[in-house]
Amino acid sequence: MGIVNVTPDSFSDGGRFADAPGAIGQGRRLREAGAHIIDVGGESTRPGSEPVTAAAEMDRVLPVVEALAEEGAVVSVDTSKPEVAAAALAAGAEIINDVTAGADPEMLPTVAAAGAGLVLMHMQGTPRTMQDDPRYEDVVAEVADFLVARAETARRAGVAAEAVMIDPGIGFGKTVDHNLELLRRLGELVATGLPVLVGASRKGFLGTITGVADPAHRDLATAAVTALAVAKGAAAVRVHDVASSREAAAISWAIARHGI
Ligand code: PMM
Repeated sequence: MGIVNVTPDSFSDGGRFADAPGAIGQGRRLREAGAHIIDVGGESTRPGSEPVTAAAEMDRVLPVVEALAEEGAVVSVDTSKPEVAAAALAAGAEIINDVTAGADPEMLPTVAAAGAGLVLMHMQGTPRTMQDDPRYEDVVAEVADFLVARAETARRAGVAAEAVMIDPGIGFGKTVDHNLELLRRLGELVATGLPVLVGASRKGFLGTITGVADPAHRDLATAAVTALAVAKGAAAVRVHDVASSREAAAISWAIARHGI
Protein backbone atom coordinates (compact mmCIF):
# COMPACT_ATOMS: atom_id res chain seq x y z
CA MET A 1 0.00 0.00 0.00
CA GLY A 2 1.57 3.28 -1.15
CA ILE A 3 0.80 6.50 0.71
CA VAL A 4 -0.42 9.72 -0.89
CA ASN A 5 -1.02 12.42 1.72
CA VAL A 6 -2.95 15.34 0.21
CA THR A 7 -2.20 17.44 3.30
CA PRO A 8 -0.11 20.49 4.14
CA ASP A 9 1.12 18.98 7.43
CA SER A 10 1.80 15.20 7.43
CA PHE A 11 4.92 14.39 9.37
CA SER A 12 7.08 13.00 6.58
CA ASP A 13 5.75 14.32 3.28
CA GLY A 14 3.56 17.21 4.45
CA GLY A 15 2.96 19.72 1.69
CA ARG A 16 4.78 17.83 -1.04
CA PHE A 17 1.59 16.48 -2.63
CA ALA A 18 -0.91 19.00 -1.25
CA ASP A 19 -2.45 19.85 -4.61
CA ALA A 20 -4.40 17.39 -6.76
CA PRO A 21 -1.97 17.22 -9.73
CA GLY A 22 0.97 16.61 -7.38
CA ALA A 23 -0.92 13.92 -5.47
CA ILE A 24 -2.15 12.20 -8.64
CA GLY A 25 1.41 12.17 -10.01
CA GLN A 26 2.68 10.63 -6.78
CA GLY A 27 -0.06 7.97 -6.92
CA ARG A 28 1.01 7.09 -10.47
CA ARG A 29 4.66 6.82 -9.45
CA LEU A 30 3.77 4.54 -6.52
CA ARG A 31 1.77 2.27 -8.84
CA GLU A 32 4.67 2.10 -11.29
CA ALA A 33 6.90 1.14 -8.36
CA GLY A 34 4.60 -1.81 -7.67
CA ALA A 35 2.02 -0.67 -5.13
CA HIS A 36 -1.14 -2.80 -5.17
CA ILE A 37 -3.20 -0.22 -3.26
CA ILE A 38 -2.91 3.59 -3.20
CA ASP A 39 -3.95 5.07 0.15
CA VAL A 40 -5.15 8.66 -0.22
CA GLY A 41 -5.45 10.81 2.91
CA GLY A 42 -6.73 14.36 3.41
CA GLU A 43 -6.33 14.73 7.16
CA SER A 44 -3.02 14.56 9.00
CA THR A 45 -2.99 12.25 12.00
CA ARG A 46 0.50 13.19 13.16
CA PRO A 47 0.86 13.59 16.93
CA GLY A 48 -0.55 16.97 17.99
CA SER A 49 -2.49 17.54 14.75
CA GLU A 50 -5.88 19.25 14.72
CA PRO A 51 -8.92 17.80 12.91
CA VAL A 52 -10.11 19.25 9.57
CA THR A 53 -13.71 19.59 8.35
CA ALA A 54 -15.34 16.97 6.14
CA ALA A 55 -15.72 19.56 3.36
CA ALA A 56 -12.00 20.38 3.40
CA GLU A 57 -11.08 16.71 3.45
CA MET A 58 -13.36 15.98 0.49
CA ASP A 59 -11.93 18.90 -1.50
CA ARG A 60 -8.48 17.41 -1.00
CA VAL A 61 -9.10 13.73 -1.65
CA LEU A 62 -11.97 13.40 -4.13
CA PRO A 63 -10.19 14.68 -7.29
CA VAL A 64 -7.25 12.40 -6.50
CA VAL A 65 -9.44 9.35 -5.83
CA GLU A 66 -11.40 9.93 -9.01
CA ALA A 67 -8.34 10.30 -11.24
CA LEU A 68 -6.46 7.29 -9.85
CA ALA A 69 -9.53 5.00 -9.76
CA GLU A 70 -10.30 6.02 -13.37
CA GLU A 71 -6.82 4.78 -14.32
CA GLY A 72 -7.53 1.40 -12.72
CA ALA A 73 -5.81 1.85 -9.36
CA VAL A 74 -7.18 0.14 -6.27
CA VAL A 75 -7.69 3.18 -4.06
CA SER A 76 -8.15 3.25 -0.31
CA VAL A 77 -9.05 6.44 1.52
CA ASP A 78 -7.60 7.25 4.92
CA THR A 79 -10.55 8.83 6.73
CA SER A 80 -12.56 8.48 9.90
CA LYS A 81 -15.50 10.52 8.63
CA PRO A 82 -18.44 8.55 7.14
CA GLU A 83 -19.46 11.40 4.82
CA VAL A 84 -15.94 11.53 3.36
CA ALA A 85 -15.93 7.73 3.08
CA ALA A 86 -19.29 7.69 1.26
CA ALA A 87 -18.19 10.35 -1.22
CA ALA A 88 -14.84 8.63 -1.80
CA LEU A 89 -16.49 5.25 -2.40
CA ALA A 90 -18.87 6.91 -4.87
CA ALA A 91 -15.83 8.45 -6.60
CA GLY A 92 -14.24 5.03 -7.12
CA ALA A 93 -12.38 4.13 -3.92
CA GLU A 94 -12.68 0.48 -2.93
CA ILE A 95 -11.31 0.47 0.62
CA ILE A 96 -11.75 2.71 3.67
CA ASN A 97 -8.73 2.96 5.97
CA ASP A 98 -10.09 4.19 9.30
CA VAL A 99 -7.51 4.98 12.00
CA THR A 100 -10.35 5.08 14.55
CA ALA A 101 -11.53 1.55 13.62
CA GLY A 102 -15.06 2.69 12.81
CA ALA A 103 -15.61 4.83 15.91
CA ASP A 104 -18.28 6.96 14.22
CA PRO A 105 -21.48 4.88 14.32
CA GLU A 106 -22.21 5.71 10.67
CA MET A 107 -18.87 4.43 9.37
CA LEU A 108 -19.41 0.66 9.39
CA PRO A 109 -22.88 0.84 7.75
CA THR A 110 -21.42 3.18 5.11
CA VAL A 111 -18.65 0.71 4.24
CA ALA A 112 -21.10 -2.21 4.34
CA ALA A 113 -23.59 -0.48 2.01
CA ALA A 114 -20.86 0.06 -0.59
CA GLY A 115 -19.54 -3.51 -0.31
CA ALA A 116 -16.11 -1.96 0.28
CA GLY A 117 -12.97 -3.16 2.04
CA LEU A 118 -12.07 -1.85 5.49
CA VAL A 119 -8.86 -1.32 7.46
CA LEU A 120 -9.42 -1.21 11.22
CA MET A 121 -6.53 0.42 13.09
CA HIS A 122 -5.82 0.59 16.82
CA MET A 123 -5.14 3.95 18.46
CA GLN A 124 -4.98 4.89 22.14
CA GLY A 125 -6.40 8.42 22.62
CA THR A 126 -6.63 10.96 19.79
CA PRO A 127 -3.89 12.37 17.54
CA ARG A 128 -3.86 15.62 19.55
CA THR A 129 -2.93 13.89 22.82
CA MET A 130 -2.02 10.28 22.02
CA GLN A 131 1.74 10.55 22.62
CA ASP A 132 1.39 12.29 26.01
CA ASP A 133 1.71 9.19 28.19
CA PRO A 134 0.52 5.98 26.53
CA ARG A 135 0.17 3.02 28.91
CA TYR A 136 -0.77 -0.65 28.56
CA GLU A 137 -0.64 -3.75 30.79
CA ASP A 138 0.13 -5.90 27.74
CA VAL A 139 0.16 -3.84 24.56
CA VAL A 140 -0.08 -6.79 22.16
CA ALA A 141 -2.97 -8.51 23.96
CA GLU A 142 -4.88 -5.24 24.32
CA VAL A 143 -4.40 -4.27 20.67
CA ALA A 144 -5.34 -7.77 19.45
CA ASP A 145 -8.46 -7.94 21.66
CA PHE A 146 -9.58 -4.50 20.49
CA LEU A 147 -9.08 -5.29 16.79
CA VAL A 148 -10.77 -8.69 16.95
CA ALA A 149 -13.77 -7.07 18.69
CA ARG A 150 -13.95 -4.28 16.10
CA ALA A 151 -13.73 -6.81 13.25
CA GLU A 152 -16.65 -8.70 14.80
CA THR A 153 -18.64 -5.45 15.12
CA ALA A 154 -17.87 -4.65 11.48
CA ARG A 155 -19.05 -8.09 10.43
CA ARG A 156 -22.29 -7.64 12.37
CA ALA A 157 -22.78 -4.27 10.65
CA GLY A 158 -22.68 -6.07 7.31
CA VAL A 159 -19.04 -5.66 6.23
CA ALA A 160 -17.91 -8.89 4.51
CA ALA A 161 -15.59 -10.88 6.79
CA GLU A 162 -12.99 -11.27 4.02
CA ALA A 163 -13.00 -7.51 3.38
CA VAL A 164 -11.48 -6.57 6.75
CA MET A 165 -7.82 -6.00 7.59
CA ILE A 166 -6.44 -5.12 11.03
CA ASP A 167 -3.56 -2.76 11.83
CA PRO A 168 -1.79 -2.37 15.21
CA GLY A 169 -1.41 1.39 14.65
CA ILE A 170 2.34 1.79 15.08
CA GLY A 171 2.97 5.21 16.70
CA PHE A 172 -0.67 5.87 17.57
CA GLY A 173 -0.60 6.19 21.36
CA LYS A 174 2.51 4.01 21.70
CA THR A 175 6.02 4.47 23.06
CA VAL A 176 9.07 3.21 21.18
CA ASP A 177 8.97 0.07 23.34
CA HIS A 178 5.28 -0.49 22.61
CA ASN A 179 5.99 -0.25 18.87
CA LEU A 180 8.89 -2.71 19.13
CA GLU A 181 6.84 -5.13 21.23
CA LEU A 182 4.03 -5.05 18.64
CA LEU A 183 6.48 -5.82 15.83
CA ARG A 184 8.35 -8.49 17.83
CA ARG A 185 5.06 -10.26 18.63
CA LEU A 186 3.34 -9.54 15.29
CA GLY A 187 2.70 -13.29 15.03
CA GLU A 188 0.08 -12.96 17.75
CA LEU A 189 -1.90 -10.56 15.56
CA VAL A 190 -1.44 -12.80 12.51
CA ALA A 191 -2.73 -15.71 14.64
CA THR A 192 -6.12 -13.99 14.92
CA GLY A 193 -6.66 -15.16 11.33
CA LEU A 194 -7.39 -11.62 10.15
CA PRO A 195 -5.06 -10.14 7.50
CA VAL A 196 -2.61 -7.74 9.16
CA LEU A 197 -1.45 -4.40 7.75
CA VAL A 198 1.66 -2.74 9.22
CA GLY A 199 2.24 1.01 8.97
CA ALA A 200 5.69 1.87 10.29
CA SER A 201 6.88 3.97 7.35
CA ARG A 202 9.24 6.81 8.33
CA LYS A 203 7.81 6.93 11.87
CA GLY A 204 9.51 8.50 14.86
CA PHE A 205 10.65 5.28 16.56
CA LEU A 206 12.79 4.50 13.49
CA GLY A 207 14.55 7.85 13.94
CA THR A 208 15.02 7.20 17.65
CA ILE A 209 16.78 3.91 16.90
CA THR A 210 18.83 4.93 13.85
CA GLY A 211 19.48 8.58 14.69
CA VAL A 212 18.08 9.61 11.29
CA ALA A 213 16.24 12.83 12.14
CA ASP A 214 14.69 13.59 8.74
CA PRO A 215 11.65 11.34 8.18
CA ALA A 216 12.23 11.44 4.40
CA HIS A 217 15.54 9.61 4.99
CA ARG A 218 14.01 6.70 6.91
CA ASP A 219 13.11 4.47 3.94
CA LEU A 220 15.97 2.03 4.60
CA ALA A 221 14.80 1.64 8.20
CA THR A 222 11.23 1.26 6.89
CA ALA A 223 12.32 -1.49 4.50
CA ALA A 224 13.89 -3.36 7.43
CA VAL A 225 10.51 -3.33 9.18
CA THR A 226 8.84 -4.47 5.96
CA ALA A 227 11.17 -7.48 5.75
CA LEU A 228 10.43 -8.45 9.34
CA ALA A 229 6.67 -7.89 9.00
CA VAL A 230 6.47 -10.03 5.86
CA ALA A 231 8.52 -12.80 7.48
CA LYS A 232 6.11 -12.77 10.40
CA GLY A 233 3.06 -13.08 8.15
CA ALA A 234 1.84 -9.52 7.54
CA ALA A 235 -0.51 -9.34 4.55
CA ALA A 236 0.38 -5.76 3.62
CA VAL A 237 2.58 -2.81 4.55
CA ARG A 238 1.66 0.87 4.23
CA VAL A 239 4.72 2.81 3.00
CA HIS A 240 5.83 6.08 1.44
CA ASP A 241 8.61 4.54 -0.69
CA VAL A 242 7.19 1.52 -2.46
CA ALA A 243 10.29 0.48 -4.42
CA SER A 244 12.51 -0.18 -1.38
CA SER A 245 9.80 -2.01 0.54
CA ARG A 246 8.91 -4.11 -2.53
CA GLU A 247 12.51 -5.33 -2.70
CA ALA A 248 12.65 -6.02 1.00
CA ALA A 249 9.32 -7.86 0.87
CA ALA A 250 10.39 -9.94 -2.14
CA ILE A 251 13.55 -11.18 -0.42
CA SER A 252 11.78 -11.78 2.87
CA TRP A 253 9.00 -13.70 1.12
CA ALA A 254 11.47 -15.80 -0.89
CA ILE A 255 13.25 -16.85 2.30
CA ALA A 256 10.38 -17.06 4.74
CA ARG A 257 7.23 -18.02 2.83
CA HIS A 258 7.26 -21.43 4.49
CA GLY A 259 8.00 -19.92 7.88
CA ILE A 260 11.24 -19.21 9.72
N1 PMM B 1 -0.31 5.88 9.84
C1 PMM B 1 -0.57 7.15 9.47
C2 PMM B 1 -1.76 7.46 8.81
N2 PMM B 1 -2.67 6.50 8.52
N3 PMM B 1 -3.30 4.23 8.54
C3 PMM B 1 -3.06 2.97 8.88
N4 PMM B 1 -3.94 1.98 8.57
N5 PMM B 1 -1.91 2.60 9.55
C4 PMM B 1 -0.97 3.53 9.89
O1 PMM B 1 0.04 3.15 10.52
C5 PMM B 1 -1.20 4.90 9.55
C6 PMM B 1 -2.40 5.21 8.86
C7 PMM B 1 0.42 8.23 9.77
O2 PMM B 1 1.43 8.26 8.81
P1 PMM B 1 1.43 9.32 7.57
O3 PMM B 1 1.12 10.69 8.17
O4 PMM B 1 2.79 9.27 6.99
O5 PMM B 1 0.38 8.92 6.59
